[in-house]
Amino acid sequence: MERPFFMRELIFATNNDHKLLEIKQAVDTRFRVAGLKEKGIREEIPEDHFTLEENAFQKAAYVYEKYGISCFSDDTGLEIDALNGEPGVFSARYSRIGTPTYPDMEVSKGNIRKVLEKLEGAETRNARFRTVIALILEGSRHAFEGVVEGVISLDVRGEEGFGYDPIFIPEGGLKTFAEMDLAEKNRISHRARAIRKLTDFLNALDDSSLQVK
Ligand code: ITT
Repeated sequence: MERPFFMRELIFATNNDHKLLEIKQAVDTRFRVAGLKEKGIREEIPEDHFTLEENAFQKAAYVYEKYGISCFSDDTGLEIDALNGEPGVFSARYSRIGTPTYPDMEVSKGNIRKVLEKLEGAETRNARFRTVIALILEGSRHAFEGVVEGVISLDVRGEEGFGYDPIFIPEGGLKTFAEMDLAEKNRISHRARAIRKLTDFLNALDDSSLQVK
């Protein structure tokens, strides 16, 4: 049955424009995703927990409690086996943790340099991206996870995407995420897998319980 318009707008609690673009392309046409800036919410949202799920809920809860809008958020980490799962939940500021490694470099580039240096001589370069999407729907909490396995490349390749995309080769191929256009990344990515679970969940709700406003 056709759903009323109000349920189709989802607020995505993020300040990351790349994520927003990916998610807008990944959700089906029944949903309209609006980022925080589009809603006039401009502050940095804290994320200071030690798991992706806790951080994701922290971001979504911040928006829900302060603005009273049902929303979802995404926390993502790159987990590298040879580094015991690092950078993981610290992916955003990996090169700034401890003794800052590349303080003069743009943070994403510094993060990539740090990973490549730490992996020199490593026996395995296996890694995965993990995304947890936290949804707060009128106060009730739901989590959706998406994972993509892959390996860390030997060098930086490609111009697309963001973050660690130039050094992550998803399994089954040879290209890094940064050598793919958005549609190709979205066919297999961690984030796209999590968003599919989110939209399946929302689609399965009864019309009587539709609560995304
Ligand atoms: P918000 O919290 O505002 O959503 P953020 O950039 O802080 O944005 P995260 O904490 O989830 O987001 O992301 C951690 C970092 O992991 C991010 O800054 C990127 O460097 C990296 N990352 C996340 N998703 C990625 C992806 O799809 N491809 C490559 N790197 C990614």
